[in-house]
Amino acid sequence: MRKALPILAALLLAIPFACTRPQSAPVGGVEVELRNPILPGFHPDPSVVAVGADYYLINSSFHYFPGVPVYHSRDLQNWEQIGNVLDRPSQLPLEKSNASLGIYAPTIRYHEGTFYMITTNVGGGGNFMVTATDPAGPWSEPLWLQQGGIDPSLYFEDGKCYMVSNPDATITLCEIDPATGATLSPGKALWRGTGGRYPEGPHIYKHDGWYYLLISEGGTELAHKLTVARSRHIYGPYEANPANPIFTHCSLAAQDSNIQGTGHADFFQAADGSWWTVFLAYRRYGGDFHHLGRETFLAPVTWENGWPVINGNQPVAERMTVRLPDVPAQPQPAPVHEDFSVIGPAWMHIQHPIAENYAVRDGILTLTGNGDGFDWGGWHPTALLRRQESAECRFGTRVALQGDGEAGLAIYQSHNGHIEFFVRREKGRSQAVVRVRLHSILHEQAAVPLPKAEARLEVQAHGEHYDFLLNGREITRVDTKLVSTEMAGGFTGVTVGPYCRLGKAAFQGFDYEEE
Ligand code: 6LW
Repeated sequence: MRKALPILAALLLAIPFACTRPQSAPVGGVEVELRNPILPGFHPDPSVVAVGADYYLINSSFHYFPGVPVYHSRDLQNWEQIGNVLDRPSQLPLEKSNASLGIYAPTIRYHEGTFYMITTNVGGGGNFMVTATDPAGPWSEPLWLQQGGIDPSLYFEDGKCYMVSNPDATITLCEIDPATGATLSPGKALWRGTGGRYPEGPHIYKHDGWYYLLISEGGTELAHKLTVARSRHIYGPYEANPANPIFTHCSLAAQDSNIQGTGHADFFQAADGSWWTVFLAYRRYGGDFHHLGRETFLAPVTWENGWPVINGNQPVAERMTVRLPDVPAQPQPAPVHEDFSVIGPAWMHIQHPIAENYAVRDGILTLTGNGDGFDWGGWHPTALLRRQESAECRFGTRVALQGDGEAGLAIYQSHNGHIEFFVRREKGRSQAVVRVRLHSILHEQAAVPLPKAEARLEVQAHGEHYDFLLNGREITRVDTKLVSTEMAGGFTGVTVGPYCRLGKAAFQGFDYEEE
């Protein structure tokens, strides 16, 4: 299990929210023990760009706002969130979006002083791109693009900008004007993959005079895999690598690994010339279930006989000895100090927040419910959510209702699968409740009377289950598989945090600590 430094926010304003990542291996030597995933928890569809000694990584974000988190690293092991690409509603129409819609796989690229992010808003306008001179933002308003399909990527060469995506399950290339998004050439079909379902996630790279087209096939579940084709000309014809798939854990060698679903990759070249890939995979807990979401992993790429080879054709593991670029030892990312008066970049909402339902004063976060919870139809719940990034962690808060209502902590996977631990006051009667939603089942698993409508609520996550502690005493336990992707669906991962569905509630602090 990944050892993580605590992320603490014992008291709003008084004791700030601290977020650090451990440095389990020395950086600066050539050989290190790499800690995978490099971005644990809900970090799917990674894309990365190297600019000199700096690496910038982004992920998909679906119906969350803000969307597309941006991480920065210099040593490839320690990543710090520096912002979100889509942090204004005008960039991110999310009406009635859910955990299977909204922002799909993005690509980040850099060309002549400008960063480009291209992605698909599924159900919200399709393919678009935005630009920035600083990857921390601000990013531009969207340029909407004509070519359809999902998972668009960009490739720049000789003053031209190419877009590649997968309309009609065919990897298709066109030239676009990067300043306006206008299509400059008809779409040219390049490849349909090797016959696996869902050919997607295309990226083009050039190496030794060849154009390489890297894609994913098999879908983002167990059969996920990477395949590659190459051509001397960008428009093709592309020949498939006879050794495809070049990477999958859907294999004899990796069938017992807790890491599955490996795919959706992006290659990059480090400052020292070495090649790497980021890709997504998930870790299983309690059988074939995963609840933390698809996570971002790193592995080395070598070139052998004109084809890329990932991790020496070996399965990846949570600890791998690799030769990282020989960079100066990088201090850990500075702790992120958050008080809720300045909402840090790690905090998210489901769809756009309704601003007047959030207030911070004198170290107290006050949330006002609008009736929306986490079920279907609750489009704008009053909630501040962050990724659960370790299967072993604890988080808690002290909540006090002001009158009748419902407020507490949410553990949210999708509208079909979520858990709330809350204080409820109804007709003068107060209770602490643990409630589970799984599709059509709505189950109150524990309801404990309270003398008044306030309590300390804490959740301890232990891999396969969550324990719920009311004022320091455990009252019940729920299996994490109930909020797994296999049960609850969607493309996301568990997020946790304070919420208020009904009435008004004051939250004093929020602790999140990984073990
Ligand atoms: C994404 C596609 C995929 O757009 O899942 O795993 C889709 N790969 O490339 C949603 O994340």
